[in-house]
Amino acid sequence: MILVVIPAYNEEANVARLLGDLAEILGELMPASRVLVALVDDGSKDRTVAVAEGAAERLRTANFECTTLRHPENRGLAEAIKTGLLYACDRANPKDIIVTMDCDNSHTPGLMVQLTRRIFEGYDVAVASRFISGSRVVGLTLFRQALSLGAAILLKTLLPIPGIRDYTCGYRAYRAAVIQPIVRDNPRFISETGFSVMLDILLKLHHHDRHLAFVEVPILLRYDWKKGASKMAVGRTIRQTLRLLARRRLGYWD
Ligand SMILES: Nc1nc2c(ncn2[C@@H]2O[C@H](COP(=O)(O)OP(=O)(O)O)[C@@H](O)[C@H]2O)c(=O)[nH]1
Ligand SMILES: [Mg+2]
Repeated sequence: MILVVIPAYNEEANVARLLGDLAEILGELMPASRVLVALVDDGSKDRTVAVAEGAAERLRTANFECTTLRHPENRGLAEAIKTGLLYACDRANPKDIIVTMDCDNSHTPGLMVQLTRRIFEGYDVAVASRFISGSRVVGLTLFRQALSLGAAILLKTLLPIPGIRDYTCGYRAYRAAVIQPIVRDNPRFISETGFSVMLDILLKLHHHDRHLAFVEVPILLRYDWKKGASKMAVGRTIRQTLRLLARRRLGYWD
């Protein structure tokens, strides 16, 4: 089974297309796989939940199911990821694969075939990467691309993880057997509050077990398919990222 965790905040314009594409494309490309989507609505003020539940109802088959988990008020991306990962880890068998992706249609469902294939091949974590040969970014401002590249260079230098160049992309697959015990037994596994959570997950997994095998697959990032503005607060994310980097580099892992 593939369990797909999707954090969503005010994504009414994107969520129906995403769920429709997931059901259709994975049904086409991986017809034998059971897919359970956990959409984590983080106190959206728009109709994200109603739209998602309507789509889930229409799309439900023996192999495709979408559940909406709800935070009554907005708690930020990290808490949404935590809720989703705990839910997925509770339901997964060790042989299953847990995927995280954005709700904005910039992460295309077809790439999940490559991400999950890498797990079947033996890797523990597969990351969709903007920084390897074959990757391409469409529609993202040069400023945002430069920021991610800057973060990648800094991290690769100060906190290298073999196999990883893109520390911040949220589109990833994890071997359930690997993250289940770490997520379940460590209440502080997710200790960040904002977008730096995605980076911290990779750092903590690597710190927890130096033998984990990380790999990247090239992404085609369709930022032009996203409707609405980014939810990322740039200034806050830069501050959080630099503070996190300093703490982890100095050996603080709480
Ligand atoms: N649960 C939750 N999800 C959020 C929040 N902010 C953003 N997201 C979701 O996290 C994902 C990443 O945000 P996005 O706007 O796509 O950021 P970008 O791709 O970096 O521009 C999307 O699926 C958002 O809906 C939040 O406060 N809570
Ligand atoms: Mg996005």
